[in-house]
Amino acid sequence: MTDTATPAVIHRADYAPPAFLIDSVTLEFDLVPARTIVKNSMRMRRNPDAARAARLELMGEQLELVSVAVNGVPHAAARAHEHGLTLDDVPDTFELTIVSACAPAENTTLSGLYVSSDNFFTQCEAEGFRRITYFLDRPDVMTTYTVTLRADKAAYPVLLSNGNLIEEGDLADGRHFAKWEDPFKKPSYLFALVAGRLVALEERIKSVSGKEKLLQVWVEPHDLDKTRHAMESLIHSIRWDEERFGLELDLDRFMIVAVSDFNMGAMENKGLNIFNTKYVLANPETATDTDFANIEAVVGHEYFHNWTGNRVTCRDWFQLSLKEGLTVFRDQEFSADMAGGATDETARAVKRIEDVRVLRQMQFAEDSGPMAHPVRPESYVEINNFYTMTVYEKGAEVVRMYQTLFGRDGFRRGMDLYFKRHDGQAVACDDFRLALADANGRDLAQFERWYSQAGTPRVTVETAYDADAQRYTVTLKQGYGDAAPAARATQKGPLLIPFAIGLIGRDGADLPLRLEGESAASGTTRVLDFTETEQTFTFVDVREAPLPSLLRNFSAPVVVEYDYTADELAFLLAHDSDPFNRWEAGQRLATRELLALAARAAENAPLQLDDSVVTAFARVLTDETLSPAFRELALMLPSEAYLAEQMAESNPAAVHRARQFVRKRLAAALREAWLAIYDRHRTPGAYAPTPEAAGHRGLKNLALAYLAELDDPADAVKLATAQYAEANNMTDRAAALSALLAASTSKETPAAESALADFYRRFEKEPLVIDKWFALQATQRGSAARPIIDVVRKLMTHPAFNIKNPNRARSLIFSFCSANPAQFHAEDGSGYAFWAEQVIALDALNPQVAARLARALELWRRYTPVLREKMRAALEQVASQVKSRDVREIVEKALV
Ligand code: B3K
Ligand code: ZN
Repeated sequence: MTDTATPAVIHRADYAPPAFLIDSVTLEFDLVPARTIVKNSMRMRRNPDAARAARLELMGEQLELVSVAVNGVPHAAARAHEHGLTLDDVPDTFELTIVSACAPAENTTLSGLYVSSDNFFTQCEAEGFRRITYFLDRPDVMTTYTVTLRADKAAYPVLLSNGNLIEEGDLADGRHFAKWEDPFKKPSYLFALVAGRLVALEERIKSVSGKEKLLQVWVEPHDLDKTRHAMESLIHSIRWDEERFGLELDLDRFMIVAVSDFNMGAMENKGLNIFNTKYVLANPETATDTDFANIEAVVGHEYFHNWTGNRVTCRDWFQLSLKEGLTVFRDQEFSADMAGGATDETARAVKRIEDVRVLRQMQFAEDSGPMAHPVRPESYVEINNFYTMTVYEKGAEVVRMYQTLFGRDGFRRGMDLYFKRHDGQAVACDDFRLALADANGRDLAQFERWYSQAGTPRVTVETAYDADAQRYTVTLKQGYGDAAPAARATQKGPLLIPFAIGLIGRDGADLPLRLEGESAASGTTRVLDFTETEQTFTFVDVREAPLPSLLRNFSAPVVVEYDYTADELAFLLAHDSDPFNRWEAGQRLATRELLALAARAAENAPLQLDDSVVTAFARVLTDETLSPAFRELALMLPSEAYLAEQMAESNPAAVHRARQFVRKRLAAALREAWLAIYDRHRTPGAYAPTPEAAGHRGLKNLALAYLAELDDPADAVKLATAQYAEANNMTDRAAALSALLAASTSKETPAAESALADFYRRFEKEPLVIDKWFALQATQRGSAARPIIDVVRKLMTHPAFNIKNPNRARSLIFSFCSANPAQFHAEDGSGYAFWAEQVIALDALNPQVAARLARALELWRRYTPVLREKMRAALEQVASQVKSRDVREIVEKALV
């Protein structure tokens, strides 16, 4: 196998070191939208640690080769082909100069060099650099870059690349240049350039060792008033990494650039992070509390990559979670520290709950379908399909477990050793695990299974209390249940599961814990080392029959099965000292009730709700000792997607009926309470996106959403109309609009239509807000008389709709296909026909985005027979027309 041939499936086991190394690279760009010329000069030599190769194989895609020279002499033995450039007869050490051309203006894939709003941007991870020049485009080839950019000065006054600006000046014909040098070795996926008409918000700060740093947030001129929060977030991130991990910014200058056409959230290019505008731009009028929080998290995430990803990078793409799982864990901790410091457990729990909700809803689903893969995958067809919930979110849980096992200090010791050993290297997940193990003197061989086994582990719990002996035994069994075939193949043996547990007495207080064999009791939460298929833990001196609080703070990414009674769950919801498990008890209670109702709804049987559920929720709602943010989460029912996923046969219509039934019951039974909550949690005065103020708004707007469910939604319409008109922030305005749309489902109200029209007019010039306008409509509830597919199809023809812009495509198409299950899964198959059309349309423009959309049907086998057959037909239709490797991998795996 040569370096550039692209086999259908790439296997982790086939890794081999590169045959050549690049000691330095010099790039010169003549930036012209239609045809950009790139001159690439590399100092190359054979890799002493690799087998001697007969030829040099460079990767390249969609390039036009102009010339090749070895040591300054034109090289005849060079052959360009679809996947790259093959060079015969190369010496052991040489200077290779390649001139090639590409067409940024035509590049709709948004990978490589492309044009957006008349400016140039790059996106190289994972394999975009080969669309810019011929190269050893693999992460274990690290080198230093010197980059010269030349362009028309009027059209592209700003020219940016990685590292430090070392020279700039004017050229003939109104052109100018800038020369950048990045002192740090890096893999090609971290290369970036930006050229265009941009302005920057700037700050100068001193890093912990006293060095001056220039920070810049670059945007289009009309967006400069929306950059303050991103800058603050960057400064907080720099301080946090210094304090929590002793990691300092290593460059003199750190830049963030916002672009409106971007495939994902953001990209951690060395010293030149490129961001989707969605994760940079914010002011109170245009961004919600969630947007503000997401910006802080993503700015943090990309900044933290500077050490976890850039200074220490991945040997190959199978190791992606080495940087992504670790960096997600770091951004989660950063957000928790920003919200609650190290000690405010309730504020930290809110963040933890939000993260676990996402994991369960999305990663558990991924793990149960045809795309199931381990945190460190064994094979892939298209690497861009593996930037997944498993690699990112489950990967973050795996990293979190080290911290749960060793504590914050032990985790820090492991991180320190990891950097000491591997700074400047491209390494593997095993290297991280070994650093953690060695720094803490523990053998973590078994822990490797968290990286190699796919599927969601299930832990079944049985307990017994012996009153005479005052002993309480907890028996844990682990397995994977009915795992998907893709996951089953990877499962070899039991995992090391850190299982946190507490025991609660009749008065609601935690009991002191003493395990058999220990000399005295200590603490009220214990992390059990659960390493065998079945294991029994015995607590002694247990004065009374306790209620177990299991997997506190979600100490491992597993499903816990234990037969709590409804009363016990209500008790935990009221008393558990672990805030995560308080929330969890409410979710279990609601899930159980909702699933029973969904089963009845599927049979068209009448629905009724047990009063005890209403009582339990009422108690949380009015418990003033709980923070508003926590109450909001506790009163949010599990999502329709999550519930459908829990059914033996997913039935989105039945789930929707059941969930709506419960929402209406909670709305009606607690009407007075909701009205009181609405009033008490108004946030008058200037807007601030603090977690506290956001908590008040969140709970208030949840009250509004419940009130909108009433059969007579007059209260909600009145409150929402006023809130819409008076709002001084986007959180309140969008929530009001959403409530009006919901209310109009029960009773047609002109207020909804007029607010929708007003919203559009008001924010016509703010693309990110217009995205919200599309999304709110795509996710609204429909009725037999007004199916949302009709609304969506009509919006597809709206002048503001543009399928080439990923944010806009997501706001309308993805919102409908992934966030409105009851409407998308309409029995007539209209949603699936729409999905197929859009996947095919996107496939020709932007395969990465198309492949994401393609995944909306991957769990098709889990649905009711009627839906299943229609989904299969849609998948087969796409499979027969697809062009890209990206989409083909998804639909073919789904159909296997
Ligand atoms: N590393 C990038 C993701 C690149 C995705 C390529 N398809 C963003 C991040 O995780 O920080
Ligand atoms: Zn990342």
